[in-house]
Order: sequence, then structure tokens, then C-alpha cells
Amino acid sequence: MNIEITKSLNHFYKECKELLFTSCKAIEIEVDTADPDWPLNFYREYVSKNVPVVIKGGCKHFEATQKWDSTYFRSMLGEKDVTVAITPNGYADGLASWRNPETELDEEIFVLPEERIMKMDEFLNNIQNPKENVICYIQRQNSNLTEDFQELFNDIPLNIGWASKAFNKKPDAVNFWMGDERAVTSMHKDFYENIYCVIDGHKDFILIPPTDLPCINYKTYKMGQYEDVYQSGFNVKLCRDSNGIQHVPWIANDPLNEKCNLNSDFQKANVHRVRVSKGDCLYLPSMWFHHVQQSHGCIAVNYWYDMDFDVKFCYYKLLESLSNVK
Ligand SMILES: O=C(O)CCC(=O)C(=O)O
Repeated sequence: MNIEITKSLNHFYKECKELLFTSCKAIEIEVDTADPDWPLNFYREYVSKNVPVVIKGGCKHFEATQKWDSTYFRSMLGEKDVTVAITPNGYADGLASWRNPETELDEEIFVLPEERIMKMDEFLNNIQNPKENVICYIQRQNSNLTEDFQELFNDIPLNIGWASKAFNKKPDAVNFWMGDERAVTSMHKDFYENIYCVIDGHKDFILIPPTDLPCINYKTYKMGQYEDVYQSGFNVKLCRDSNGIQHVPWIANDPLNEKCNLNSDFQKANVHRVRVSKGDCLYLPSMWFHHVQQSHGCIAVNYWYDMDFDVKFCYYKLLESLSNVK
């Protein structure tokens, strides 16, 4: 451990806390997003400062908020094949305990969900009659709304006008999310500006600013994937490539599990908790760490705009290298 670097990081933490995080509640605002001044104000107040904000009622005018539910989806999409992430514990792309057959010891590894193609009707049956140890989530992040759900295009814009104006680009991806209340998206960050719109139900976000990176404990884990969750019990298969077992750096902290954060700097992180309800939009700035839970059957659409790889990104990378020296 380098004492000078630790001292500087502590000073950085203190300064950020004083200047940026006097309140740990994400800001909620009510604005007229059709106001021609809004894109510039949004950019000035939130994007350039890299600050999250909930825009109350920001998507309540989307027809989807009036139409989308299981009955509508059964009539529009019932026979359609959809890709569903399935896990036995709700953690798709998260850490789980795995028995290493060679050492016969339990290890924590990073596990991908089983991805199963099923009819939308079958997915909705799983949501309406949830089974123990079978947790379904439509959560593909390959712009699945534009790629897989053309039937819904009349109900929802394919870009958010004011956001496209502020960012001066169209979204790289528009993702559709629907799932079980037991599904959890574990803490991670994205190099995207995210406009997250809740169409039905609510989402609970736990947000941590990128300046708290030194409080976050990354470790490198073996990577596996669930198999046969849907049929009977399940397996975890290790993912391999030409170099052998694949590994991935992932966040070891879990805000829902106090035990794994004990004696760690994670307890110092500036945690913002925010509920995004039906008809609201969250601006989730690039590089913010986020952990997400939802109400049962919650439906959401999010728009990923590529971030500007500007000086903020360079400072983030510097902080990353300094935290690794520590
Ligand atoms: O809604 C979720 O479960 C996760 C959302 C997320 O991670 C994202 O939009 O980047």
C-alpha cells in the first residue's frame, strides 16, 4: 500500500463529499420536457455535472403506459419467440457460490443466466405463476426493443427527442425489460448515458457516483453460466475459450448483503436510493454504479446514448489506476 496515494484518495473522497454529495437522495423534478429550453437546461444542470435526476411524469405521455400489460402482450406478441434470462436465484450476471469439483470447496464465481427462447405467452405464464427457483427476466441489452419487438413501435418513441437533442446523437440501443420481482441486477456501471423509463410498476435503483470508485471492491472471478434452470434443478457450466476458463472482473460488494461489505470502504460510499415509478424517467449518468430491483411484472424501456469519452472519462481511468495501486 502506498501511503501517499492513500492519503490523496482520502482527501479526494472528503472533497467530493463536501462539494458534491451534501444530500444522498437523488433529485426529483417536474418539468415540461416539451419546453424548447429543456434540452439545454438538462445538459447544463445534469449531463455536464454527471448528476442523476428523476423526471417525474417524464414518459407518462407514452401510449405504452396506457396499453402495455400482460393482456395486451398476449394479444400482440403471444406467439412470438422471445429470449428470456433464467436463473435459480434472480441474479443474472452476478456472483454465486459454486462447488469446485477438483478442490471440493465452494468458490464465488460470476454467473451468466441461462438464455432460453420461448413464446411470449410462456414467459407471461412464468410471471403470472412464478415457480420456486425459476426466475425469468427479459433483459437482453442488444437493443432488443428495436431488434425483437417491432409490433410495439407505435406505442413508444424509438428515441427521446429532448435527450437526442441534448446529447446530439441518437441512442445506440433501446432495451425492453420485463420480469419477476425476485430478479436483481447486481452493481455495475456502463459507459453510456442512460434514460430509463418505467412503463408499468416501479424500479428501485441504488446509485453510487463514479468518484467513489476507490470504495468499490473489484475482484476477478471465474465465469460460468446456468444450464437447465427451467427443467429440473440446475447446473453451472464454466465458460471456456482457447485460453481456458474465462475470467471477469466484477464488484464483490452487494448493497443487500451487509455481511459482504463489513470492514470494507464500501460502507463509506455515497449511496443514493431512488424509486422510479410508472410514467417517470431516470437520467442515470454514464459511469455511475447501479444496482436494480423491481416490482413484480415491472415493464421498462431504456435508451442508451454513447457517452462522450471526454476529460471525465480520463479522470475516471486515472482514479482506477490509482485505486489499483492502493
Ligand atoms: O433494469 C434493470 O434491471 C437493469 C438496468 C440497467 O442495468 C441499465 O439500464 O443499465
